[in-house]
Amino acid sequence: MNLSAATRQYIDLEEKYGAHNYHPLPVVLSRGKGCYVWDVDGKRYFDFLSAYSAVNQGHCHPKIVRALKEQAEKLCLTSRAFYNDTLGPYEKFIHDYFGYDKVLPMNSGAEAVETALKLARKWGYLKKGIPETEAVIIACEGNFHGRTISIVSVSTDPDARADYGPYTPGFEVIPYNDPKALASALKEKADSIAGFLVEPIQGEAGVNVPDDGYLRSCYELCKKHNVLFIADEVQTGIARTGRKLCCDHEGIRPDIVILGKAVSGGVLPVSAVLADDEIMLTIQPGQHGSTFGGFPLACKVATAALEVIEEEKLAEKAEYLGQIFREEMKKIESPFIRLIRGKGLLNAIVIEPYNDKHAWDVCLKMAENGLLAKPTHDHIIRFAPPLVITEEELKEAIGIIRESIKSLE
Ligand code: IF1
Repeated sequence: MNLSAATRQYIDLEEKYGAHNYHPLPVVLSRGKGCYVWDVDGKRYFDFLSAYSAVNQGHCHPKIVRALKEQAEKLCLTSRAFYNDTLGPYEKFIHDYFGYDKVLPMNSGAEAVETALKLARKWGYLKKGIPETEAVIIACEGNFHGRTISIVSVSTDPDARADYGPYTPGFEVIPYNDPKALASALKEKADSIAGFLVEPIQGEAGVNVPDDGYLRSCYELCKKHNVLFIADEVQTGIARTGRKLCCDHEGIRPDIVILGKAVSGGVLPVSAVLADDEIMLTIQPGQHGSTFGGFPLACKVATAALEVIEEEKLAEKAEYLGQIFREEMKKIESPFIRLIRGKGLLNAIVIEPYNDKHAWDVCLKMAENGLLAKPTHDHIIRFAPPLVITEEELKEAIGIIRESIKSLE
């Protein structure tokens, strides 16, 4: 790719003064609207990453930005040392929206996962009667739940995990998409297992969609053994897969739901943990929290962002457009494409290297042609546009993907 002087300049600054914990595509973005972003040279791109599904409502959604501005001029942060006039109404809104007794507001996805793990352990000791310090939480191979030390303790990805030990004990890892593995883990020591933590679709693993019925089977096994079913919907939730929550596809209601990313439409870091009283009330005043968790700006922004999902019927759109996307992509005949998979507008293609060209080269070519997507695990490209994209725009974008792949053959 030929980089402009302006592009070079910004990349050099990050290279020189920032930690090297990412390897971005060489584009420098400065503006976004709906499903588009623009770089510093004014070139427009389709955004097919949506900040890892945080921007489901589209960039700079006017209703969400308005909520941010209005509240910013009134009151930004109080901490939880005092009450304020935004948190209660927000909590009731979340209750009505998702149907759980209570919400525990946090900021990042990882914090919400940590919160869920703490809740599961508390519940395990106080309600299930697990002997002190013996609680176990089961997670799945290939998981991605965030980057804290406890969360990477349960990761099976060497990049995420290596050299961050000593690791937090109390986790067990079983294969994903394998209810039998869960059944035997539960059978072995059901009395010490507090929870089963699972992504309804594994995002980082490459949009790994489990078999139909997998989540339901796991849910029923958890019920049978008095184990909490904990759904990490940070990436799959908020309409991305064609339902409000991805678990809705199988009609199951997790004991704990973890939300992040698109809860705020990508405007602020806002995350949340949902549970009923029996679980949530095991945490007492002073036992968990965060300075910013549920701050007034977040409350107003998240309310607006979730209203947009309903008002613009974004779950229905994701379902409908996702089908078109997969159908159209399957029509592309190319030695590069080994597989297309996904649900709603969370999709991926598995790339077969060809002529020494890899997923990274495909992404560079697509960027050149005006579409941004990012490879994961070298050979998978995730496609997750903002859900506000129209059918016409989606078809234009598919054209760019097709032409880019074809031009590399
Ligand atoms: C990075 C991946 C996506 C998540 C699930 C919790 C979190 C995430 C299911 C933590 C975060 C991220 C974070 C970002 C890259 C990204 C990612 F490729 F690594 F896996 F989206 F696909 N649960 N996902 O997907 O949320 O603390 O980041 O707010 O870490 O580089 P967070």
